[in-house]
Amino acid sequence: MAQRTLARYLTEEQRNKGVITGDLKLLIEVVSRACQAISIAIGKGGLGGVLGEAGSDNIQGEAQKKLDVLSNDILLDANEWGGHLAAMASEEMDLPHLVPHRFPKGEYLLTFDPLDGSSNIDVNVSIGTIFSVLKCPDGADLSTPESAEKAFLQPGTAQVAAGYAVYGPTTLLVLTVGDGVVSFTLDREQGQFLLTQENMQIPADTKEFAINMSNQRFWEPPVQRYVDEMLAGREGPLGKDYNMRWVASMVADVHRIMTRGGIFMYPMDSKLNAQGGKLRLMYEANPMAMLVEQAGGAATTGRQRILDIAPEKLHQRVPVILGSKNEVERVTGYHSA
Ligand code: AHM
Ligand code: MG
Repeated sequence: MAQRTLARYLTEEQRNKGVITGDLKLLIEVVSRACQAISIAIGKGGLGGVLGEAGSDNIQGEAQKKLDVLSNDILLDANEWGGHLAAMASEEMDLPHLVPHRFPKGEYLLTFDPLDGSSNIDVNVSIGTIFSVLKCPDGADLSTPESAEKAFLQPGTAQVAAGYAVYGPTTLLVLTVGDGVVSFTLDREQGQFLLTQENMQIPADTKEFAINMSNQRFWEPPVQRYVDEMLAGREGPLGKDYNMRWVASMVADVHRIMTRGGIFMYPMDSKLNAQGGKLRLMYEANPMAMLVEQAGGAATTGRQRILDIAPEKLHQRVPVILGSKNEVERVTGYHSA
């Protein structure tokens, strides 16, 4: 049987199921090609001169790596001329990037974390790209980057597509257009993504958790309680032994959960209070929450479903608890106990 390419999957979602429009199909194909280009740059590593610091800071005050800047440029260049987008926003840019006047404008908004897991770039550990697609509201003021920010401030439930590329031993593209979650593997010889997993499902129960334990003393009591209970193992109230994993690339940690279940937490803690959390809502938490829910899992801040948050700022941060449904519900319940 013929292999199903990403292009064929998208065509079927458009033509047979009517789930996506032609422009959304184009948008996702363009993003996938940008991810291929990023994958090639990452693969060259030290030979391509892409490792190390860029010598600049982003809006969050974080030092940018060369690959953060390069990946951002690849996504901007790939997407601005196709006519499918109204504007883009990124972790690496203070304000939205408008489509230049010389190109036609489309009806979609794209947000992305061009290179997630930046602390892992120089140590050759899995990193990724995360993206989210929204429709641009009618009458949105796109006359300046400042005025365009408002168009992006939509809850995660409004996303029409979300996905991530994970650059690991293989490069994968994991995607939802609101019709379940599918995974494609990059065939490097053919230069295209081929469908390798349909209908990804996160088991409701798990024995595996992912959290940065070095922040333990800063967590709120509900998270302290839950992690204490997991660590107590078979003799504790949860009655089973748990294992722990922490890659420190959200894409890699979430991909493991998409593959075999688990719970991921970057919860609120006392040193993150002022900034609202660690992870960014628009291009990290929301797309991952859509993918996780589409795969049968759950995603909350501990107090609220992530996809229901009404964003106030483009670079807003939120606490994130996501993965296997029963575990997410348990720790979310502890927040209101
Ligand atoms: P980045 O987008 O600048 O790479 O930061 C986000 C990353 C997530 O991928 C990961 O879950 C988290 O930061 C790791 O944080 P820590 O280094 O505190 O463990
Ligand atoms: Mg990130």
